[in-house]
Amino acid sequence: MRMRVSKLVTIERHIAEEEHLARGATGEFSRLMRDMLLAIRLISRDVRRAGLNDVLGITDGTNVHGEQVKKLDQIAHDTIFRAMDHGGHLCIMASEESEELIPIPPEYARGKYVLLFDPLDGSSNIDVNVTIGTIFSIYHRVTPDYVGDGTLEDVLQPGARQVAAGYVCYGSSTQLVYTTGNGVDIFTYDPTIGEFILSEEKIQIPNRGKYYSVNEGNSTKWDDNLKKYIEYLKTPSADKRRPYSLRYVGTSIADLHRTLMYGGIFMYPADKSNPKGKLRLMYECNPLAMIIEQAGGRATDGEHRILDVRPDAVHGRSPLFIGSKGDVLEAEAFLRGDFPKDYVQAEAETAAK
Ligand code: P6P
Repeated sequence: MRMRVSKLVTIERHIAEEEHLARGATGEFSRLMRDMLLAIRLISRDVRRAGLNDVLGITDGTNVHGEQVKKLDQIAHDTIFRAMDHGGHLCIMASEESEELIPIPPEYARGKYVLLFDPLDGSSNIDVNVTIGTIFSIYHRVTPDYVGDGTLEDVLQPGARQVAAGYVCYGSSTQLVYTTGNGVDIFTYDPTIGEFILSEEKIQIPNRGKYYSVNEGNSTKWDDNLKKYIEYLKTPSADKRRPYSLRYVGTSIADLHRTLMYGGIFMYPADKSNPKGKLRLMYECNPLAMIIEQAGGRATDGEHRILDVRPDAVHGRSPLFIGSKGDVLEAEAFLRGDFPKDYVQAEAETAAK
């Protein structure tokens, strides 16, 4: 269900109103989000120029002065670090672009929040002008009264403890999809005034959709029950609910965003080459899972709720089945061999021929 908005609300006002409603709020979270939004505006600007990078000399080769220039995802990482390292609201950061945890420089104060992010997800799609995105996940530090450096314990928290999660789609427009646990709101960026304007509020994902999203190029490596599930989705049904259509962008936030808006299921399953799938638990699966659950959907690793998974590594991976509750539950049933009656009957009729 999509509730288009006519009232003019900027994200800053939305955050201020949420702060006002949050008991005991100090304004620290609002300042954290203000700094994050600056980084997102700058990344959006750089991404929009991506087609001109070779012309502007900001590719991943060397620029016109022969200087080594960074790839756009490294630039996005640096932008977030420089916007977030000195505000005094974080005790530590973790990024897809940095193997090690990122401490707050010694000259700056530490705060009670932890930030994990994928600065530019889908960067393989940059060169072909396909939607890419930024994903972020925010926690309270485990030791709230401590003002020293954050630790691995502050970072490795289950997704259910997230304070906020969001992703940015740099697509036909730049859109921020964001939740602090009070539902999911979408803000569309107007670069002419530099504001994120509320465009859809309290999004609810349909219980079922008509789209499935998975890289079928991996199908020979899948579990047999997963193969059966995908074939089931492609088989016409009497109630016309099936066949589903396949949509696959290859950028997780783009495939997730379509799933959020239209319903259906996005999957990155485990396979023989990737026993834990490909997507990263801490800064892809967890934030996307918080958003989809806040929108009334479901997110599991095929068996366990993503937000309950206890992480053991910052860059650990997890299989992901995410989207409409009815679709994800049906996928899980297939994976455990609990096939629907119409599937069992169709198989029996085929065997009898
Ligand atoms: P594949 C992008 O590189 C990414 O990390 C995700 O954004 C995306 O969902 C996935 O990889 C695509 O992987 O193996 O289908 O190309």
